[in-house]
Amino acid sequence: MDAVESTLVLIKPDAVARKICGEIISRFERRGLTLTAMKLLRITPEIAAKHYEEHREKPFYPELLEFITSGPVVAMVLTGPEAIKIVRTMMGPTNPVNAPPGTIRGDYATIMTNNIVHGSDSETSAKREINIYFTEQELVQ
Ligand code: RTP
Ligand code: MG
Repeated sequence: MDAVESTLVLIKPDAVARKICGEIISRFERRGLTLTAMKLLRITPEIAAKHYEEHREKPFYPELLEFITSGPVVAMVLTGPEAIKIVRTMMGPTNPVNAPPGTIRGDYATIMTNNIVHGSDSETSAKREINIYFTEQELVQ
């Protein structure tokens, strides 16, 4: 039996602006993942810095921060067997140019910064990121 995991997913500002949140959430639900927390929020520079601290020294960091704080995002926790890997596979590669059709980035995105979704990349990241966006009480069992 595969381990049940929870992962943090963000529907990024480009996707909220394009009004495709419903379509993206539908894909995850259709796959069989369970929503266990969800909210719409505007990411502050402080939250963005915490979320993307691993990229602080990267050349693309300023652009990444400007983009992720540019408009509201939908933050959610998805739970299910191997949820972390399943979400990453459904998202497709970071650069939409390399993302095959059928993946979220491959179906909706063309450029690296505006790549529609975020998904935690490991168990450690998932725990850390869920804690940034949700309190213990907001996680529904
Ligand atoms: P995310 O964290 O957003 O789920 O994306 P990811 O794991 O696929 O990619 P990651 O390496 O964590 O990078 C975070 C975000 O930074 C932007 N990026 N730009 N110009 C570049 O070389 C570059 N590399 C990364 C992307 O928007 C990526 O989602
Ligand atoms: Mg990442």
